[in-house]
Amino acid sequence: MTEGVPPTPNINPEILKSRKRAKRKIYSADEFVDGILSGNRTILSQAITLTESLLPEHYDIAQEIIGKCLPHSALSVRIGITGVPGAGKSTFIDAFGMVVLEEGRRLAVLTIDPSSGRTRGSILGDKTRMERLSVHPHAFIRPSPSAGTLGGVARKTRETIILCEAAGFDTILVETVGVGQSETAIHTMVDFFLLLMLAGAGDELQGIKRGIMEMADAIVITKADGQNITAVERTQGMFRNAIAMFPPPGSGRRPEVLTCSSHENRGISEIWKNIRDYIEFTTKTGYLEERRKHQAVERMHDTITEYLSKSFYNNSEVRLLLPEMEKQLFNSSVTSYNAALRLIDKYNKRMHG
Ligand SMILES: Nc1nc2c(ncn2[C@@H]2O[C@H](COP(=O)(O)OP(=O)(O)O)[C@@H](O)[C@H]2O)c(=O)[nH]1
Ligand SMILES: [Mg+2]
Repeated sequence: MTEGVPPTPNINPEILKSRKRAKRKIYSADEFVDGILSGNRTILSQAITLTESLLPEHYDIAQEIIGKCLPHSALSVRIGITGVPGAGKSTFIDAFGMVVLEEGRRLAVLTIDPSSGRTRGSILGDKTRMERLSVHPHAFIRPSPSAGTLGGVARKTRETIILCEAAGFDTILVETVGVGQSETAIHTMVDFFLLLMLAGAGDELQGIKRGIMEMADAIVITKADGQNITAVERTQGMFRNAIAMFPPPGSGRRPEVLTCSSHENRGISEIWKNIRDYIEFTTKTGYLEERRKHQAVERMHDTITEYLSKSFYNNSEVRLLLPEMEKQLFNSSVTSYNAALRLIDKYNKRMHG
């Protein structure tokens, strides 16, 4: 619904739909950019949908919008949040978000979930767990596109970050489910990476690889309330010991191990303070800017890899030869290396020959 326009009563929904479609088409890239810069959420949402679109005709306009929004997008704080399902991420984001909003900031919450095995139920569940945020005028919640490879979803999330920042959101939370590779992807798009952990479970149990712990800028043990408090404190001690043995991180600041209860709203402002201190510290040392520059370089490489891999596997000669090479590998009549070289050779000849 467009802001400020009263809803039209009792009109055939099909007509409304086609009008909506027609309306989308008339925006030029510049109109999209103007709408985004003026903070129009409807236009922001539509622009995000464009960047998520798999239709080739949307690609160019989406890229033009992103390019024009980019200069308006550097001043926010980008925070990544990960943890296994049930760690308390959604509940935490609701409580944490309210603390951030109370300072007059504007908050966008994006999620990355390439598993996309999400049922409608769990999305609804998340909405009810972020019930305060979902109705707050200065908060914007956007779930990740449900289809696509992790690389694709990650790229779209980065682009969504840029659009949200241009629309005036100065605090970006990117949530990811900590069960796969998505934590590594999230790490390349945020300034601060927060790992939520449950008490009483070994880290293997929580599906958190050691590498993820080393990426964290802070670790938070959740659900520090009721009967759980002792277990939380024990886990906190365990993680502090573990972290003390890691090599000092590039930021020059060792990650803290904090605890919180989202239900009782305890420990939440301390976490926000920890993040702000980190941002202030790394801004002074120049590390933050350096981190963002490294991320930009990494993004370039990711884009090249994604592009080349797509171009390779879509190549008609490659597609013809690939099943044959796989068969030969099963018969052990070729080595993987040689099979790969033959395919690459075909590809190169097709592209340049
Ligand atoms: N006791 C307690 N339970 C919590 C707290 N935060 C979340 N939970 C519960 O843990 C469950 C999973 O929370 P949710 O936010 O959906 O976790 P997510 O899967 O990581 O997003 C829910 O039943 C929550 O009510 C907390 O601070 N204290
Ligand atoms: Mg959740």
